Amino acid sequence: MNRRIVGAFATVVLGAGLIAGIGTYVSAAKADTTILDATPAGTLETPQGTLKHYTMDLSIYPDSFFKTSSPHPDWVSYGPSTNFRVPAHSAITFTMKQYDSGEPITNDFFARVAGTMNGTININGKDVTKVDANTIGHTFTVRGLSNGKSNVFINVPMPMVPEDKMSENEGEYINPTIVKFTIITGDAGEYVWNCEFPCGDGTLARFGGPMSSQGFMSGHFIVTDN
Ligand SMILES: [Cu+2]
Repeated sequence: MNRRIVGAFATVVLGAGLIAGIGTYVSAAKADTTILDATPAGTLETPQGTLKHYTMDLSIYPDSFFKTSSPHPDWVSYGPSTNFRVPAHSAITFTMKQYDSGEPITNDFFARVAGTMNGTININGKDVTKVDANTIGHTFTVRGLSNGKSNVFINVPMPMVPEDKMSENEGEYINPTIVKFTIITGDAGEYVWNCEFPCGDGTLARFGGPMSSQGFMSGHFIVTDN
C-alpha cells in the first residue's frame, strides 16, 4: 500500500473505532434499566384499615462506585436501582440509608414532608414533619397523575451527613442517616420521582450531571395491580 492509502485506511479505522467508542459510551450512559420490587411483609394497621404491607430498602450514595460499572463513578446516586415497583392500595415502608453530605436547599418547600402515612418520616429513630432546610442531602419526590385516577405527591427530605463523618475513601460508605417512612399507594400506574436538591454538576445551578440524566437522581415509580 502506498503511504496515502495507508493514511486513508488508518483514518477509516480510527473513525470506526471512535464511532464504536461513542456507541458504547452512549449505551452505557443510557437510563437505568433495572427495577427493584417491594418485598412482602404481611399486613399493617393504617389510617385506611389493615393493608398488605411491603418493604423497600434503598441507599443514597455520594458517588456511584457501588455500581459494578457506572458510566459516571463520581456521580451521586440512589441505589441499588432507581426504578421502584410497588403494589397498588398497599402500605409500603421505605428504609433509606443516606450517606451523602448536603447544603441549604434552593426551595425550602422540599424540606417539608408530604404524602407519607401520618404525615411524618422517621429520622434516626425520631418522627418529624420537616427537616432543617439548610442541611439537606437529597429529596425523594414522587409525583404524577396516572390515567386521571390517582394524583400522587410524596416528598421526603433526606438530611445530610456532616462531611467529617463521611469516609475519605471512594466507595466506602459509613455513618448513614436512616430515613424511614410508609406510604399508602393508590391506583396502579406509572409515576416519576426525582431529587429536588440541586446535588448535580454546574457552577451556578448544579442541576447538571446526575440531576439531568436518568438513573441517578430520578427514575420510575411503578404501581402495579396486586
Ligand atoms: Cu440528589
